[in-house]
Amino acid sequence: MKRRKILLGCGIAVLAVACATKVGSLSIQLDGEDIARDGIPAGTEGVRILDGWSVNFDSYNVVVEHIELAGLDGLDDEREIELNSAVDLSTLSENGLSIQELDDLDEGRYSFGYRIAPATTDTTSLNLAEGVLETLSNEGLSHWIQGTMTQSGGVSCPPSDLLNAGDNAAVSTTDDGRECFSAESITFDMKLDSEYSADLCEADGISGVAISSGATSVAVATLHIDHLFFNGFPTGDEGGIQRYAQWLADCDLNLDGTVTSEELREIHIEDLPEFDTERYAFEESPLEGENFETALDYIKAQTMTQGHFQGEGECAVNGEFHDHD
Ligand SMILES: [Ca+2]
Repeated sequence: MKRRKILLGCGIAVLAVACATKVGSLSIQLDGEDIARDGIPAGTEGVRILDGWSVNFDSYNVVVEHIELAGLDGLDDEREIELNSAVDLSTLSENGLSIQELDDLDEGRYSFGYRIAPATTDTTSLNLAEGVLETLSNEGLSHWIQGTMTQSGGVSCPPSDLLNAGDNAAVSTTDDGRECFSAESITFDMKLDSEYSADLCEADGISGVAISSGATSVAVATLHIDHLFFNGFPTGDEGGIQRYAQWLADCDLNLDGTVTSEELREIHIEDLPEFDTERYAFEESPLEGENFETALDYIKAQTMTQGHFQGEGECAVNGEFHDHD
């Protein structure tokens, strides 16, 4: 009935101009998929960690600075939507979280991109636990990631030169001579100031999102947080990707059971024998040179590859495509 009235209205000449532009709606959502909610199990098939560690995220706080839409195929409409909103991906429901609703977009196709950046004093919380927003803002963080990794019989084998073993007794020694200490459960607490755009997003090889008159389309900014454990920054064939976590277990330098940002900052990438050239490739890192020296830089670089679209759809990183799973 409502539709018929609209059609009738458009038949009147004086309204023809207003009716010539058809508009639709877009619901923009953010999601960290099952991995943010349920973690990554140890194993060899599918999204698994190969070296026996299972990982769960206690929180995965991230700041979405803005979203960009730009008309494609001659559609003249551009939107830069300032969000500056922080979200904990680990507590989202199965469909993610709606972060923006637009109801005045012209019919047609739009490119889609979004930017992750450090929090400011203007950042707002969409679902953060108490006190988290203040930490993000005060410390200028884009991410605050906390979790637990577990493995029966697990060990931590920090670089010998950086190890502060205290009274702890080694249970074994690696082939390269590092002492290993019992660590069946290790927590991690990582504070990052990453900044990147996931842009030119496409799903099934098609750019952006289509808006249809009178309908609501959905655009999902999907963060693939399992990239934290990727063996480098693979390009091309998705089949080469593997996930490992022993290197992170080895970063608990003082063996207090928690890997902190300070420890990750202290460890240079070449200090970690787990990062061997047989399994790891760093050539395609979005950070390089003096910005890619420490274990914390490695984590930051991996966050920059996490931006995806509509689930498995790829986005460029700051305008450059890196194909991966
Ligand atoms: Ca520690």
